[in-house]
Amino acid sequence: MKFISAIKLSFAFLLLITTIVRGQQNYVLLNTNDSEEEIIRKAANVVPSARQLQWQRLELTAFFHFGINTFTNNEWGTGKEDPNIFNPISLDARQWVRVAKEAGVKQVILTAKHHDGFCLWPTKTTKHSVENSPWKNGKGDVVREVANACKENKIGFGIYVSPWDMNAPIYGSDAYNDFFIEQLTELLTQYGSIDEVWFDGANGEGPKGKKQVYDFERWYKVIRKLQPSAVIAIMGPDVRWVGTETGYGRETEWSVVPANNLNQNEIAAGSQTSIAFKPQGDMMGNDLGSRDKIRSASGLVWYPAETDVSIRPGWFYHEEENEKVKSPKKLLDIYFNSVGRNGVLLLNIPPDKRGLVHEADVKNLVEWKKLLNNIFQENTLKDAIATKNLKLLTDANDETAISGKTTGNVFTFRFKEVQTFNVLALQENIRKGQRIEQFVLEYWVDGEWKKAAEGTTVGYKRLLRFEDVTATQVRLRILSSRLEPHLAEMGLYFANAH
Ligand code: FUL
Repeated sequence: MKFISAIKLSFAFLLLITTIVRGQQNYVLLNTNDSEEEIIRKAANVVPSARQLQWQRLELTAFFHFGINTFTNNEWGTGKEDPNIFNPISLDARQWVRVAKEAGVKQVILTAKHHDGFCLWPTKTTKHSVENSPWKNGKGDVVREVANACKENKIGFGIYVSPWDMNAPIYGSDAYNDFFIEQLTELLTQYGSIDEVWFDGANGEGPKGKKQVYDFERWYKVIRKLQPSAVIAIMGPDVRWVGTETGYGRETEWSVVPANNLNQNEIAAGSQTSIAFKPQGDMMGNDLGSRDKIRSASGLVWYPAETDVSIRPGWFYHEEENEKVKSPKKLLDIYFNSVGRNGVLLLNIPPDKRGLVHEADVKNLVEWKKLLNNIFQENTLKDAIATKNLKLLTDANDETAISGKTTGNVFTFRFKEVQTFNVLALQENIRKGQRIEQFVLEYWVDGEWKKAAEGTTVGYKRLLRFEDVTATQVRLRILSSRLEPHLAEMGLYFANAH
């Protein structure tokens, strides 16, 4: 026994040492006397934690806003609603998940509890839940139905649990933190694996309202213990809100950003799991992680952007918005500006009063998916004459990459026949960090190289649309990067109408 534990211990120690030696973890502290070069080296070596990497690779996720507001036609409830009004007689969570999955969604998040405090699962913590509704004679459990549908369809499942609770009488006292822990514990232990926990920051209590100090640290600890692979989003340490609800991320989107509350006492060196607090600093500005920003930081952290937007004007279903479901073309534009800007898209699809995703939403999601499939079905670069090395860029595998030089990286492709394209897709191997700062795509015409498109950051994924280009040769030049870039994927595509 002793021998085995000794082996285990030395293995863990070795792993720790390797990570430290490689200098790669999802945060780093900066010293006041660090040179510019040292800061860049440190920034280039901040990498996602395992749970962050898994989450980033989902690309497309969905929200299901559903609850008492679905029946009152409100966006925010009051907490005084009668559970009797909750009766989605045709509720079919499998339909929700199927619709989402067919649109390409890899993970869904259900509003288990919104600000009104109504719980979509039978809970020991309050009577304000499905248990006291007529739906399935109080025997129903929306959380279970959605969780099961996700398991059946092999997609991820997450929960939105609103910290702000307008119904709980103890909201505004210490006891609320215990109550919240109980709710979390129920949700994290009764429904199998939970992949994302979403804490919203909204609070409409106003200056005269109740004041609650949330014991986030305790909540995070419970989540890490019960569901260690779940990312904690927004009011949490793993995933950052992109800063708008439009569906459009930043053109320059760094996943490595300054965090001013990192300090040696709070984090055990070498351990990624110990980052259990929300990084603090400017997470809303236009430029979060440029050289200018990181220069004056006290620490840097991998804190990637999630871009949430609703398919309708509201987050909850409203019949009068059936005509206002975002068009397939608009959804495509959102895709290019969220997933294509180094973010994960969190698209809200709110089920209606029947408990079904409405036909109008289904129709547009299906059409959107067709548009996406049409564009991305074939990477034009796959047929190019390329060296074995370059082929790594078109193998649809983001784990294989070309490790470039610190400067002067040029990747040239020659086509067998002339090709027309207007979309560029790039991916970095973020397991090595986010490094590219500036790039340009050029094509060969009339004996010279001309610019087709240019951009700044790449990160996990960058998509750019540009005027149609017809050429026999293209090249990507990386004009600036933090140390050597690790380019994982490169694609050229043709989009019919944009
Ligand atoms: C906001 C909430 O107040 C909205 O109702 C919605 O849940 C959105 C995703 O987050 O802050």
